[in-house]
Order: sequence, then C-alpha cells, then structure tokens
Amino acid sequence: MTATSLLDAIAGVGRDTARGGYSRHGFDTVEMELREWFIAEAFDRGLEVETDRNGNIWAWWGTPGPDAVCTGSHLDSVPGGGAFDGPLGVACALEAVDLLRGQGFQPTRPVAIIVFAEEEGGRFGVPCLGSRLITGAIDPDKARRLTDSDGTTFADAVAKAGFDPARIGADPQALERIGVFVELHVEQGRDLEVPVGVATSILAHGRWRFSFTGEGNHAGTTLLTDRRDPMLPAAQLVLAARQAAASVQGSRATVGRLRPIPGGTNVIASTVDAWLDARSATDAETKAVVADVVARATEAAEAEGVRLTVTEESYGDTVWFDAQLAAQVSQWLGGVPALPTGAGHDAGILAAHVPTAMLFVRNPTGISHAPAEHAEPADCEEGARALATTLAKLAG
Ligand code: HGY
Ligand code: MN
Ligand code: MN
Repeated sequence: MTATSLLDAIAGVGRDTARGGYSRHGFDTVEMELREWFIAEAFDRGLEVETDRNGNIWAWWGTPGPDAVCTGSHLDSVPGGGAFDGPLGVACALEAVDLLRGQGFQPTRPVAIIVFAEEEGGRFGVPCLGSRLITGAIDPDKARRLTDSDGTTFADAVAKAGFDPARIGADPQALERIGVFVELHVEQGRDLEVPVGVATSILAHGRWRFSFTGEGNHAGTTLLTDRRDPMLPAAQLVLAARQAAASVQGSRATVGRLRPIPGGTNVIASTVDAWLDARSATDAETKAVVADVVARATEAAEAEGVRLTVTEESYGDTVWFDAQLAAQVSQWLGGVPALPTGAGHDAGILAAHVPTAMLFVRNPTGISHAPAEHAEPADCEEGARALATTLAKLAG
C-alpha cells in the first residue's frame, strides 16, 4: 500500500471546518481514531503492537528487543494543520515494511515503528511530550498537571485513553530498545529541491507564556486615563517578537496565540495570555532574543500599570543529528542533500540518547502547520523507498 493511499484513508479524520486543515490533538477523540487506524494497519502487517506507559505506540517487526532499528513519527497536528506533518512519516514507515517484505527482506535486528504522543503540544502546550516523557526530559508531575483549553489535565486525558497517569515518566527500558531511530518527515521550508534529503540540525527553540494582568472594565465608560488594559502590552509583545528576532541573524520569534479574558467586544480585558515561540541557531542567540522580548514587554506592561509574569513552558538547545549516520544515510541514498531545519521533532529529543537521523520529503509549497502543506505522491514514494533502503541497511 502506498503512503499516499494510506494517507487518503485518514484524509477525512479530524478536518477542522472552522479553521481549515486538520485539528488532531493528543488523546482527543480524533487522535484516538488515528491510533486505531495505525494499530489496525500494523496488525494487518503482522506487527506486534504495544503502547508504552507514556502513550507511545510501538509496532514490532520481529521480537521486541534491544538494539532495534526504529522509525516512525506522530499523528497529532497543530490546530488547523496540514495533512503530512507527522502522518507522512507513519505512512512511509508502513509502506517501507511492505516494500521490504515484498523484496523478501528478513531483518537481523528487531524493527519497530513508533507513533509518539502529543508531538505538537497542540492540546497540552508542551511539544514532543511522548518522547520527552520516555527520555525523562520532562518531570512527570509537571506533565500530569498540564491542562488543555477546557481545563482537562494530561493525567485525566491519559486516564480516559486507558493509561495509568501514575505510571507516566522516564522509561529507560523502552529507550534501551532503540538502537537507532530514523524519522521521515515532510520538509517544512523551501530548502529541499529534490525529492529526499537528510537532516543535519534543528534550531534551538522554546515556548514562553506571557500573562498580562490589568483591570477588567467597561469599554464605554472607562476613561483612557483610568485604564490598565493588558491588551496594550500584549500588542507590544507581538511587535517586540518580530523586532527582537530581526536583530539576530537567522532567528525567528512568533506570537501565534493570544487569549484575552473575558474576550468581550465591549469589555476591557482583565488578563491576556500570550505565547512566544522563539528559535535561533544557538542557545545563546535564542536566549538573547527572548531576553530582548521580555524587556520590551515588561516596559510596555509597566507603562500601562499591568502586571506581567513570564513562564518558560518548553525549551531545547540546538540539535545536531549524528553526522556520521547522516552522511552514511545520504551515501546509501545516492548522495541526497543534507539540510538544517527550524522545526522540532521527536527525533530531536531522542538525538541526545540514541543515534538518530531524519529523512525529509520535498514540500513544493514550502508551507507547513497550515492546510497548504503538501508533498507530491511521487515524492512520497521516493521517501518510502529511501526509508526502506535505510532500514534495510541498518537492519540487514
Ligand atoms: O513546532 C515545531 O517545530 C514542531 O512542529 N513541533
Ligand atoms: Mn509540526
Ligand atoms: Mn512533525
């Protein structure tokens, strides 16, 4: 079955008719439907399926064991996201197993496809939550207390999905099973001009929550001189993000999410929460951009008599993938180009623990985290074949 036909089978799952694209979030009913789809496809291939204590699904070709050759990605999306970010890596992994079986390939090492939980952090706010939990990169109590926009905690969500929230946390036994991890992913920029490439690095990046607290009041009866309007410093934050990033070569800073409370047209908000996503080539540059943004937002809040608290919600330093493995994979694939990415991935979390590589499939629109994200069927096939070649070389 081709990756494209596998993706076609889930094309109707989680469409967001209000915002466009797909909204598929960790352990919500949509993502649970996608999990069932994946588990059924794995069973159809005779793969042994298990879900670990952190809600990551493992589909084994061969006896689960140490030193496995692992691939996979995620099924959740950002709000209003594209069809390929995550699912393409899962679909190509399933097709790669089909291709290798069709060639009569017999792995000499266990092979596993892993579907990681809540990679986008679209529901609970922390990206790569499943891989961060396995590797101990997030405190399980902090994870249990994470809440979605309805106030549901991660603990409640995993319990509802059938897992024991008391057991989430570092899982060295699971991690030890991974001998090498190769994630295939749709390219999310404009840098790949051939069907397949390999990754070199991921920008340092993180997320910070800015909470502005002013005084709720009437939009019509409150004089300007009597206001403590949190929307004003929040607006300054949006501009400050762009100005701070523009001053550091190659940096990006974004405020894509603002939440005024109560959010009435004729109401001065009492509080505004805003989230900053900042990314740079190095740790120092990212921290400098964030410090600049905080200084500008603090000045704007003080000028309006508004209180500001800033909370770091996630952060990861620059990721350098295993250079020898990347060069080896590129050579196996006939010398495909190597390129950096500004996007985070579960492979980026695992890279600190196991040899890790990423394969990218060309995205002609260069757009991601939006409905225009795209990969041509022919390029998806090239990607699946490239993944099959890589898995065969590693597990042969
Ligand atoms: O935000 C990211 O870079 C990734 O898509 N989680
Ligand atoms: Mn993404
Ligand atoms: Mn992704």
